[in-house]
Amino acid sequence: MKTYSTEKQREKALLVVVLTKKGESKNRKIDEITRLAASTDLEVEGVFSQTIKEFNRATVIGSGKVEEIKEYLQQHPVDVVIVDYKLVSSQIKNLSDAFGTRVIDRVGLILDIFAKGAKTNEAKLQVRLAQNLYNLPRLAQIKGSSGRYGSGSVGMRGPGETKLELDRRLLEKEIDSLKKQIAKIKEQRNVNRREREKNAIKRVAIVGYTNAGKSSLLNVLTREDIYVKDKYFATLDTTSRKLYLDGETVMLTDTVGFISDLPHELVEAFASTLEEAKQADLILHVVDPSATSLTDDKEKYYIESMKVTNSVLDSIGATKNRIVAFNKCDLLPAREKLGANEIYISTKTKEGIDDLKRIIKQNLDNL
Ligand SMILES: Nc1nc2c(ncn2[C@@H]2O[C@H](COP(=O)(O)OP(=O)(O)OP(=O)(O)O)[C@@H](O)[C@H]2O)c(=O)[nH]1
Ligand SMILES: [Mg+2]
Repeated sequence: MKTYSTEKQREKALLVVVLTKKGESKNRKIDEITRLAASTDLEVEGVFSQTIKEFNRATVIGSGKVEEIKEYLQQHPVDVVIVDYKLVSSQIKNLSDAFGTRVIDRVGLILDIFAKGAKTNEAKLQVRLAQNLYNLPRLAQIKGSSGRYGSGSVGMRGPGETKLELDRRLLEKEIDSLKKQIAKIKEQRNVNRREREKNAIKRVAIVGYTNAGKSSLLNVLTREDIYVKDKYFATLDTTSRKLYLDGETVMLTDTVGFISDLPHELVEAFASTLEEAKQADLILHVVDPSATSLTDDKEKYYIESMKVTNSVLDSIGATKNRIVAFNKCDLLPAREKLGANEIYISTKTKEGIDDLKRIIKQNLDNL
């Protein structure tokens, strides 16, 4: 008798890492795109990488590499090829024609994770806006291929999925309408904020690279039960909770995580969420210093992740005082000397949590 598995088969992906910047870590890039793929439940069939010396406008990677991948795919068919680079529509088309497989880029993959994770109305609107902003310049390519590769799979699903057939004008109209709806929610947020200001409640925003442990920290500090998971972009909604510090009540907010080359469509769409960090009296930057390469455990990633977080904060104008909490210290074999307003913590063993509270209070008192 034939048996049927009720479990949905995971889609298979081939990853193509493109190295363009000097000093860029190949391990780090491979690890990150692998974790991104895992965060949207893809099974990684293989990884190719190429250091680009001469930029190929048609396919980004060189024609030799395209051939190599094509041959590989004949033996190892996949559902999607993910290129860890921002591609224009003609490049997506050329590559998918060459491979005979759907191709999506880094931004498409990140948008897919967001589309699957969006729960609240605001997050859904923001993801839909980001998808539409991303799809707008790619409309011709999407229309051309939508018959060939149906919806419902990676890069094609989510709130924006049914909109792929719309023409440019309709898409622009929807973008406009989404912006208005998001602005309305933002206005409500502003009302709440003014209310808090009237009551002189100070605000602390938890920010940092994705998977650093921001939600875990909010949970430990406020005894909450916010969703925590070992995947990228587990949190897409800002959650604010009261934190009691030595007689004073402050508002603590958990925010969406950052990543290298954060798609500008997402920054634009999540502007009102990121506004929370900008408006905060104090920024609590959570770092995971234990994050190392899966292949080379000596290679530390946190320096790059701190740079990314700081530059996103700078770019949105979040210039307030920053405390740096080096989380997951339970996993560290050795510690480095820290500066002022820096502390080792573990949300798991609770080490450093009381000291962190003291540092937060000191900073707020000094405002
Ligand atoms: N060992 C250890 N693991 C931790 C610690 N804090 C958090 N984690 C784990 O790190 C993973 C990510 O934690 P989250 O709190 O979801 O991280 P986040 O920064 O909110 O991540 P995103 O919302 O996805 O950006 C989870 O598997 C946590 O259990 C810690 O102090 N020690
Ligand atoms: Mg989180």
